Amino acid sequence: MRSFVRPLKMSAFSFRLFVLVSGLVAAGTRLVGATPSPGNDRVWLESKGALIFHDAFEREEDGNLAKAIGNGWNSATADRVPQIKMADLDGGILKIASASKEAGHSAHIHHEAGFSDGGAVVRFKFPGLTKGESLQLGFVDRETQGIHAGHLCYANLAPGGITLMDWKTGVMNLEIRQRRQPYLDRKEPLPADLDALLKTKQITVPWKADTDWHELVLVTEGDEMRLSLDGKLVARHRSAGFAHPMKRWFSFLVPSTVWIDDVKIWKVK
Ligand SMILES: [Ca+2]
Repeated sequence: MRSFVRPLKMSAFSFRLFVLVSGLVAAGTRLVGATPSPGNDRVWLESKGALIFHDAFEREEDGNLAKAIGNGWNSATADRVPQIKMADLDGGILKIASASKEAGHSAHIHHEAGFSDGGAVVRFKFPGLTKGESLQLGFVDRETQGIHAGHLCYANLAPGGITLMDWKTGVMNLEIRQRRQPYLDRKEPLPADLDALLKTKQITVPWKADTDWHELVLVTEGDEMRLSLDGKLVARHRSAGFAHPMKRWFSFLVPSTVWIDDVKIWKVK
């Protein structure tokens, strides 16, 4: 009982401290109420957003071509190599095996999205079929000028790290791309100002890839992109391109092999 009774006998100073702390806690609660914690982006999507697409892949694909996955999916690269199956629906899972060399591009599989703020929830697994498996996913708008192939912004999950990238005002901005390309072609370092600018467009956090299934949540809210894995926020970055008003497509860019299931796309705004 002592510990319970004691606070009632607190000194004037303790009481002022108690009032101050209570006030801060109350203010914090109000802030959380207004803007849900970014650690709960799946909750944010489910509570504030409208589900605009869901696919559990419980069917068989129809051949190898661009629309073979069905349910509105399209591939920007399948028709380049019609003899090779890059997307296999097997046991209710989308198994992607890119013919990157033959197609001259990572497998690019996309679906209509259509939001300003919102995002995607995806289950994924690196099956361990090729060395250095990685997964890039993000948003594209081919109806906007001045961006190469409409590439807006992506997250990339590589064996040693996760990177969030604003490509709209970064490497896929046509003026920046035109200036950067000759240096890439000559394998020369970029000019210091360009290098410094591009460094502001992305962030990389360390991460160790494995071959387990994970739930990934990728969202944009205003000029911020956030990525959560298995309910934990692991990366966030702010950059002007993330605020692009129309994330028209949700895209996977896969250089080798990855398995995907339960894709949900949510629109908050
Ligand atoms: Ca499934």
